[in-house]
Amino acid sequence: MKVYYSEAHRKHEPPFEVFDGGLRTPYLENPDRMDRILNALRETDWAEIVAPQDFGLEPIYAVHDKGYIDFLASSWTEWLASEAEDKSALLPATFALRRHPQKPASLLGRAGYYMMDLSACIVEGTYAAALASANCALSAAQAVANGERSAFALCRPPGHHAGKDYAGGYCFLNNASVAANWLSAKGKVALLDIDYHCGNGTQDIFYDRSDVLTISIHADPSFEYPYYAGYADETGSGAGLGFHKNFPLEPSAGTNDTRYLSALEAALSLIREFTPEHLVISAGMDIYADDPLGKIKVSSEGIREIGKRISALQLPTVIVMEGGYNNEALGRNVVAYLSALAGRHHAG
Ligand code: SP5
Ligand code: ZN
Repeated sequence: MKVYYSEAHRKHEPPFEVFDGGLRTPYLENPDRMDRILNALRETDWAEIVAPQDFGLEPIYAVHDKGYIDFLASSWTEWLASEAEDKSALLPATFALRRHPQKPASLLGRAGYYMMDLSACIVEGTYAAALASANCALSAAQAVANGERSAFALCRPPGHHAGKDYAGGYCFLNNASVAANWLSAKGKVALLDIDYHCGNGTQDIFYDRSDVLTISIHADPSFEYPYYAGYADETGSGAGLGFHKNFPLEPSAGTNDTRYLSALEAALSLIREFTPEHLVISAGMDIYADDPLGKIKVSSEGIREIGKRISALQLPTVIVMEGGYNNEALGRNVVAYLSALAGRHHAG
């Protein structure tokens, strides 16, 4: 299985994020995550780690707003030229609650306009890392479009919380959505998000489209981040009505392998009925029982079973890395998840 990976993520290493109550805490979404996954993949006999191709900005503009991309591209330089006291990371303290149509001129004003929380810190290497991450997803999509049965985009930063014009939840560009949108030119696409958190950005991006079925299985947003999307009654709008589905699960130890797999089966039935040409998975490993952010209890064996059942759909599949913060278990869980999907070329 081809694994698309770029070293560019290393320069995206924010010195902190801000937790509930204002606590500055070491950045959980850190470069070590990738080293753990790479080490585990190198021990398999099926992973072929390769650099992504550069697809340029066009497939990114097809999903994201140009003003937002300009902000990501220039904000670090502007931050350094600003009068802020502590310039270790660009992070605003105000947010655009129910956006005013006027985008502010001020850098911090724009930062709050384009961010949804205090975890999408921008540092010098953020934009380059985000572009490389999206190129990993596009390269994996291209490999699958060219006949690979599956390909893995080892993306960092992750993407599923990023919307058309906002960053949040460690995400800047929505890698899985960029890949799904690129694939949608070739036929219907299903995008299944198994990260512990609702893929709010993905939901927003495809909400009014019927050619990309989006499904997210996640902790009930009434009790868990990102709080403002991911409810069961959100099913798409306009032409997209009926083409989005959320499976909110109780964020507690009661949500174990059995409960998770029954939600997965329901999601897989919807995908079968939709008969897509391609499948994209937003693969977050924070569903794992010992994840520091996740509160549900899926075991490593459960994660292996999820991969097996997705593989049984026999669809050309792009797997995109999202969250997962138990670094010690991350390599093992990613390999467990991918092992069934790492088969040979698909027919046709
Ligand atoms: C890609 C991804 O998984 N992003 C997740 C971002 C979640 N940020 C939520 C931070 C909530 C802080 N609460 C911390 C409690 C730790 N005990
Ligand atoms: Zn997550």
